[in-house]
Amino acid sequence: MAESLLSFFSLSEMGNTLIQKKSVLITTHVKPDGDAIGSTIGLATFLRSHGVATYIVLPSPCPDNLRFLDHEKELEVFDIERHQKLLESVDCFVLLDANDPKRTEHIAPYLQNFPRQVFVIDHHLDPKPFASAYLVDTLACSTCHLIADMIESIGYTMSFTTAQALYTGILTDTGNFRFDRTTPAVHRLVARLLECGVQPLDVYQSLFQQETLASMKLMGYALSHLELYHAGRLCIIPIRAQAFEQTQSTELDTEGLSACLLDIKGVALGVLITEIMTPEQTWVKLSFRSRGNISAQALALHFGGEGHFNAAGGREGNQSFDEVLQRIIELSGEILSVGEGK
Ligand SMILES: [Mn+2]
Repeated sequence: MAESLLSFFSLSEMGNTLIQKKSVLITTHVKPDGDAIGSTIGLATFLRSHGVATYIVLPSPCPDNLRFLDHEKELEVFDIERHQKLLESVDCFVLLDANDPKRTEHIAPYLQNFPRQVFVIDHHLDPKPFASAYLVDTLACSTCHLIADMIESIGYTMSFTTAQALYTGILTDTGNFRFDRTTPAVHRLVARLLECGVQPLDVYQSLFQQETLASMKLMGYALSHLELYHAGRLCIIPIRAQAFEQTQSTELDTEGLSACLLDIKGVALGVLITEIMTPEQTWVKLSFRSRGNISAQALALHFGGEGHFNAAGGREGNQSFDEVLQRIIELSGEILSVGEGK
């Protein structure tokens, strides 16, 4: 079905439709991020405060650092045994921050076969044809921004809980107000959310100041082993398997490390190389970042990788850590020679 055949709602059509329902079930994508959790809690608390019985089911657990948004302790991972009755009784099913049922994994068949109305509110490209109606704006910075606009379009104000959830999704999906879609309208909306009582410092501390001692020690290891090549334009952070033992950390603690690959002045391409050793196998996990017209993706392709032009990942199971390191240094020369990286 072509996109033009989908039924698109305006902000106020979606807002008026949802607020007139008796009951609404909300879900979002697997591995929910700040926008996914923020939008589900933002919409649920708004609708509930206006008399709509609202429920949330997630395809996978809420990350610990987003649980502060769940004031009513209502986030539950979907389980058909537990939620069958709910599925049979609610008036409609709403998917947020995703436009393809596949992104909800084990919830997908229930979304696709739901016998009453299904709605999508989202800001990603290329919505899949399965829902009754869509509220989509691919230029919106976040799903949370769309939900705030929807609430305001029908003349309602927001409670602190709703505003805090929506603020968090906007903050995380704009990369702390720095990505392309951080428009004047985003900042004007954020001003109104602060007027609802949102405290930026509280949100920041709850979201970001949640590191463990082990992850900070691993960060220390990473920074002290970082090296520059190609006249300071390539930055490599090598994490050898023994680093995990030394710092009592695990592979999960490498999550935030790629964020500092481009922090040194003049660096245009950065690679985090992590050696993963399990009893069964040893392999090398790769994370690539680049600036401007230098392609991180082009480098990732040499390692079975995928991703975006400036951020990609890959893995190598056949070569040793040192062989991969050498190969990256060699391949980077050419990639750096074709772009400015500004
Ligand atoms: Mn989003």
